[in-house]
Amino acid sequence: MKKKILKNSLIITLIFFVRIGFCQNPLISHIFAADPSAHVWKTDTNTLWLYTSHDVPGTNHHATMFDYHVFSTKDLINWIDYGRVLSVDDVKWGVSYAWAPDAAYRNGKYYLVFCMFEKITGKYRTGLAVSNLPQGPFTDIGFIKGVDLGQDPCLFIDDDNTPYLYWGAGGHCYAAQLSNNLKSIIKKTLVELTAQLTDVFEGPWLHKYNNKYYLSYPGLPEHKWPEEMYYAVSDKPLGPYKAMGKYISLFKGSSGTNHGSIAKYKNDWIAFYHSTWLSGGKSEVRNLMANYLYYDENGTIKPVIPDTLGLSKGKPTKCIILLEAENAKKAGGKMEGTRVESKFGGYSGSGYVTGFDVRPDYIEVLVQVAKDMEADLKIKLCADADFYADILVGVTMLAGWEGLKINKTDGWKEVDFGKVKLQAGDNRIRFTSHNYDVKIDYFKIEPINDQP
Ligand code: FUB
Repeated sequence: MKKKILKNSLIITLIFFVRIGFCQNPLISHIFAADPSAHVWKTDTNTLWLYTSHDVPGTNHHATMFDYHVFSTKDLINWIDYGRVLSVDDVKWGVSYAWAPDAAYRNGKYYLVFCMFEKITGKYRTGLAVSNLPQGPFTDIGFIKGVDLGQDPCLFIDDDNTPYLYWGAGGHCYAAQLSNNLKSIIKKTLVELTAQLTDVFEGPWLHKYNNKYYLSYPGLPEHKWPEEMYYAVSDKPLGPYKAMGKYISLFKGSSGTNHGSIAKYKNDWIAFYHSTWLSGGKSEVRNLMANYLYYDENGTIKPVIPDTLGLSKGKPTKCIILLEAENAKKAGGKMEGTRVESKFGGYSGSGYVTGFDVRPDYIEVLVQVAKDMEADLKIKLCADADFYADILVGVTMLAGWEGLKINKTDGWKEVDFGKVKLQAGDNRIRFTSHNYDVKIDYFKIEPINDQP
């Protein structure tokens, strides 16, 4: 009898770990993100970055896509979401449809290449934005000249530093070499790759494996939705390409679209893509997914089978939201009476916010989540005296009229303000000090139980 009970509890424990403990898909569960573009920059090969588009909860429509997010990890378990890194509001020429992005590192700068409808013409344009940091935020520097139908761009920098752009939509795929400043295509290099690619629809993405160029893309089998992931191989960046077929076929819970990237992190190759597992099958409300990808000895990609195990590193993934105070304005927040400084060392990112001289002065940050949820709020700050503050999370003030007493920190300290409630969609956190000039480094939001 005792043996039987022991055996049963062992089986239950095993089921628990296999079904829950090891689940890593959806990869990120606190936000609806799609079109992941994965990169490991040569400036820090320990960090993997994802540049993604963002689906708005409850809309189920691509027209409501307005901004981009960046995520990073150093172990495939713990992730950081850096919040909004570029929005249509910061792109003078753009109006809506902030669809699939990509990113590149070149000559000391990080670039986000993205697509939006142009205000004046209503045409899809390929925009370029720049940052000194891989996590952004990014500043728009205009759209790339010479690109028509500029949806779903991929900016590929070859080993010799030559920049190439790939893009495509509506069953067409194009590529061209870019000018040295990345702001226009070199016309004579423009090629249409459509005829070389089986079933291509949109979203081309390029990576290199064993000195060959692998162009992966979402295709429509027999011109019917939903999309599946295909690839083609060439000896040269602009082709000719040899179509190699699918590497992610239709799977349960796939969206009408699929879109992804392939990157090597440490010793593993990984396929990133999206599904609708988090929204319960809403085609246009998608989440990030990842699975290991294997090549055979001929360089053929073996089929990637989407599963809940994902990258299966022994623990479920955990993602925190890290909002640097100095980025507040660019990342959808606000500042009134306060200013960015970088005089007092020990901060993270590129500075901190200070100048809270009189009570109305404030900083506000934007937190975007997929569902109503609870999260732990921490703020890294520096105060050499005790003071009072108002912290407004959505419509909830964390303390009464007298404010919240915050003890002096003796240098920088992450202060834990406990559990706060977030609503699906956009949440604002506003910090107002009561006439005390505190320094704020960042806001850290740790979702509690955000697993689906
Ligand atoms: O995310 C919006 C659009 O859906 C992308 O630009 C396409 O590639 C498809 O994934």
